[in-house]
Amino acid sequence: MIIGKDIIDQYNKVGVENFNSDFDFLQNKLTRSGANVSEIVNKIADFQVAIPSWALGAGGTRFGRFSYGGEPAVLEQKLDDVGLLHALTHSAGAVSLHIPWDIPSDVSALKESAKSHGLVFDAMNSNTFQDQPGAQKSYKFGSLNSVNEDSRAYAVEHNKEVIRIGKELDSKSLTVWLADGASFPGQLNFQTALSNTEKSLKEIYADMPEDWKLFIEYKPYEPNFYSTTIQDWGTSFMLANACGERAFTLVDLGHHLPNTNIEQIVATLMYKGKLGGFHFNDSKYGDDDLTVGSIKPYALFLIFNELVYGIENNKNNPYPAWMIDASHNIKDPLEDLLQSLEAILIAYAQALLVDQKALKTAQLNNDVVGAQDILQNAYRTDVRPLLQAARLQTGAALDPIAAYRNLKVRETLISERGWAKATGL
Ligand code: PSV
Ligand code: MN
Repeated sequence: MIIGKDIIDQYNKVGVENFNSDFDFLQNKLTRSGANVSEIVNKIADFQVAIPSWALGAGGTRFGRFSYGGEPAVLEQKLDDVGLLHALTHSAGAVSLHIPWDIPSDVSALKESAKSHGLVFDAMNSNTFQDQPGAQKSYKFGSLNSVNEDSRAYAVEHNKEVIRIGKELDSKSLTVWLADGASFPGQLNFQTALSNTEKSLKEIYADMPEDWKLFIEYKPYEPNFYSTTIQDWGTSFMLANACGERAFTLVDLGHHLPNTNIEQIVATLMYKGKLGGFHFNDSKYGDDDLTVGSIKPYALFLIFNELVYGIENNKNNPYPAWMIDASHNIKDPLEDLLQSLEAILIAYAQALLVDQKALKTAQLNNDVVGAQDILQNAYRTDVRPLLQAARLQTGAALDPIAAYRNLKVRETLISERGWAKATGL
């Protein structure tokens, strides 16, 4: 299924009158307070978030999985799904592939298809947390950290293979997330595990083309429940520094212990020019992979406030790579991703409204009440008309979920593809 611009334009006619009055109201209000509304709308329109190939089907838990009809069965269909999201929002202009699930059989056809959807290939992801059928070495007791030299070499070689595939697709980065760790005290020598990981990452880093970046993800626990070798941002930061200037830390919102101050981590990494990538999701307890903004929208706003500050002030930090890393167990995956995209852009737009000059003055005067008010004024603004303005400007749908339902996208996908199960997590 392809959603053409003419269909969206047609659909937008229904809501444009309401939009105009909502937008005028907000524009007047924001202009009065000194905001540059058209600049903000342009920034929202430019913001692109990568969609991971493994999040387009129904997710599951270890207790089961409830299939959602019309899931993409092959890589080409995954790209088509991201294409649908991008047509509806104009903010999902990239796809992130996971090898070995997404090995292309016809590279040039795949690139052609990406181009036709207006997509680029974002970070490539390696997988050394599972043994694949026919695997010659096992990752059961670790991969890049393994005490077994053969397993380590096998995992390094896999990452090199991912780089090779990524090069063909014009991707420019590799994300490494390791499940490596220990389930029980005494199982691993922490220092040996860390030093093996460092050596392996350096080998992978050395294999990357000059214009590639390496993103090192961290996570405190799961699937190992006693220790994870790259457990936190500090460990990732240390390893990134050891690898070199094109290695960076990747922050996944779900990869923190409860109540961790993630916005402060963002600020610290950007100050040092080492925040490379970002995985959005939300959580109540652990790595719950819930829809972005569904549980802690204020925390998301505070994180975006630091991101916006860092993008503006830390020119030593490269522009971060954005991706949604969520799982959809009971919702239609595409609707869930549309909700996540909306939540990301809302938090971004609110952060763009923060009066940075006034905030600085309040901080210098130790005006705690004033500083809080400045942040909360921005957070409490209903910025949705700004998102709609950006979408109208780029030819996307005024209300993507309503359009998705109206155009009967899921029903069409089910009739086209049936009930095959998507590959992925
Ligand atoms: C596992 O927690 C995880 O969600 C990581 O965040 C990776 O980014 C993703 O899986 C895919 O490997
Ligand atoms: Mn992640």
